[in-house]
Amino acid sequence: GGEPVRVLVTGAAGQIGYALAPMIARGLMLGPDQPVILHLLEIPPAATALEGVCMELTDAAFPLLQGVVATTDPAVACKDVDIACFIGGFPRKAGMERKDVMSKNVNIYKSIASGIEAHAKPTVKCVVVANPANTNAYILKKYAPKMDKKSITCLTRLDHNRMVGQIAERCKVPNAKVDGVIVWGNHSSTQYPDVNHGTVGSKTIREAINDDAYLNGEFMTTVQKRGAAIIAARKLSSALSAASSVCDHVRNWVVGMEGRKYVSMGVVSDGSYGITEGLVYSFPCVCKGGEWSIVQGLEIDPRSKDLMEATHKELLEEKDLALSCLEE
Ligand code: NAX
Repeated sequence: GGEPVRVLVTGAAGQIGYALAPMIARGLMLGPDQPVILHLLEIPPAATALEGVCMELTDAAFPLLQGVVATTDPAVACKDVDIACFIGGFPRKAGMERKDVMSKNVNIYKSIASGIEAHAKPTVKCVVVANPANTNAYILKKYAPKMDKKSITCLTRLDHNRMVGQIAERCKVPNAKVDGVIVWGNHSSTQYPDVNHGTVGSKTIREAINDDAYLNGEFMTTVQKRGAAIIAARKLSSALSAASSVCDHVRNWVVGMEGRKYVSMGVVSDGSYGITEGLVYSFPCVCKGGEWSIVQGLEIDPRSKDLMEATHKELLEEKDLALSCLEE
């Protein structure tokens, strides 16, 4: 019971939005007893599709759903929201250069930044999903300077969950037995899926799998290239797993860790592990009382250090490219 929580979903008529809205309305993001009001933002070309989504939300008659604000006006969408899931973005189309897609997307995040800063609750918690996720979150933070830096995150939980899924399958154990995996860095193919601190039941992952060649090779590329494998198979990018991971990210941040050792989150670096302060980088985090903190003092071997540095370097380059693409 209690006051409903307002949750913004941008790009709400897109594939991830369509999967995510009902998950939130079923309590998968904020718990089975927490009423919610959905704020759904789209651009005018998708306004009719969004109306259809609203009709379906009405028809599903979710007990926890206490209202829907569907709009193409960012100020209306951001008004008094407690949680903001930024999924809206421009997909890469055939023939588009990396820089063109980057430019479209970082400018979307530059323009939404003032809306969220001005209209959301001061305690709002944001997760950016739209790619380039880390860099969009960096731009959002840069153009919402009054917001608490700790309120802006990006999604790497899907990559984290992909690691869990691969290890559980390989060990033939339930997913819940796998813990302590880490995604370092960018949500891109340079991410470092690190198993060195993880466990399967009472064993370390390296003991349980007992095949370092696999863990340092095929396992890593499977996780890094999973998005492309899904596109190849489905002819569409991942949506249900992305939406489910957004719920995990927010729920573990806001509600609690559910016994997990740590979770991977793209957060604003404070310089931990030598990562440039201010950059949005995925770290192992623990959450308590609705606040995340970066897990400190993990031992980093030389191989890991190099992999963490490679994805750090890519993020620095991405940031510079993004800044060069910003429009007035
Ligand atoms: P879709 O193209 O299906 O949906 C995107 C929606 O955003 C569209 O309905 C579009 O009208 C809307 N939109 C565009 N500009 C907007 C704006 N300025 N304001 C509000 N809405 C706007 O993409 P979908 O498959 O849902 O993916 C969404 C984003 O998530 C993409 O950028 C994608 O690359 C990214 N992903 C990120 C993942 C992650 O783990 N961080 C994984 C999944 C996904 O690939």
